Amino acid sequence: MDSSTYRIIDANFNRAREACRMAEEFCRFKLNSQILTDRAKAIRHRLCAIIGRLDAGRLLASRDTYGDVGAARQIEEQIERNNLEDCFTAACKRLTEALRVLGEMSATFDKADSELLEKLRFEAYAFEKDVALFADTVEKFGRAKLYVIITSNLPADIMNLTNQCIRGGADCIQLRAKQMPDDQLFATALEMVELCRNADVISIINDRVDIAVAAGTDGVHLGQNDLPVDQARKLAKSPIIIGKSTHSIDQLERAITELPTYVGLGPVFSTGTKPGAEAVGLVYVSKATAILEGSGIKHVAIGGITLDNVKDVLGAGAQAVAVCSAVTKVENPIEACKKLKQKIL
Ligand code: TZP
Ligand code: MG
Repeated sequence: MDSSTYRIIDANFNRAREACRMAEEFCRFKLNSQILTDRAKAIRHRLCAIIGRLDAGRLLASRDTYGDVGAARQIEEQIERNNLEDCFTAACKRLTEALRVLGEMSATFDKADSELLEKLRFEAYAFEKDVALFADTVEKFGRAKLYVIITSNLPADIMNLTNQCIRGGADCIQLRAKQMPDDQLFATALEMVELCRNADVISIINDRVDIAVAAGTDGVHLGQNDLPVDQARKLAKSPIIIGKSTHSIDQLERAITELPTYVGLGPVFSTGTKPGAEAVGLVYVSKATAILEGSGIKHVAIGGITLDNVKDVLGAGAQAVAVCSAVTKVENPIEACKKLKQKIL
């Protein structure tokens, strides 16, 4: 192998490793996601293992930083970065570019390592996508503190309630109309999306990814017996918020590996909106929110939450609450939302 090949490998190994580290820092310090941080780290470690098989002395000896005609130009040609997301994206582009160069270079002397580098490049593409989609939706959902679930099969009531809850300060509205025929559900979802969009409120549809995608809601909420999160994400045409219900630590731990945008924690208290579902209590909220800390995944506590007990729910660690009856089965939904919101903020 000639010294310019070593020189190219040395430069691109450094470039790829540094880019990987940048991506890792984003997952670790911005997203607080252990799973994504570990994925970045695994890519970096595998890269180091492959390049580590080469003669380290020759790689270093080939380096000529000050004699590099491209060194001075790099700063001028950098992509503009306005935030951490831009830095992450730029890092991923650098990583895959460098992996491509390393793959091509090693094809000239080690076919097996070249294939491993190509595999790593494809993993880096998938990693970038998973992180970017997660980051985008978590950022969007992060401002949802008061999440209102509207359960009705009457489109007129749904629109009226949606309107009132928005006026009362709901940050997110979920349409949960399990018995509604599909054509009506779709038409209702379309109307809800428009109301929410105009008010900058997040719109979510319960159970149905197909309706969510067709109507363009911001998200979909999946129960334990609905589609898996990754399958729902595959069906989406743009970044989509994905929520997943959990009712036990076991379900929560499994949900975390699926990387939803947020998880539901409940029913905290027994509730007529979900009859027969056993209350998990405030202890579950405390345990679950502690577990979620290293995941970057958002949460909402749900089930039987009212103006009287919301402080206890927040005290147990919840950062957002989802309510149905407390604001939709009362005389004045606007006031009910306002009062709850005051207690949450
Ligand atoms: N999932 C767990 S509890 C619940 C759902 C959909 C119902 C929440 O409604 P309410 O009326 O606020 O108890
Ligand atoms: Mg469901």
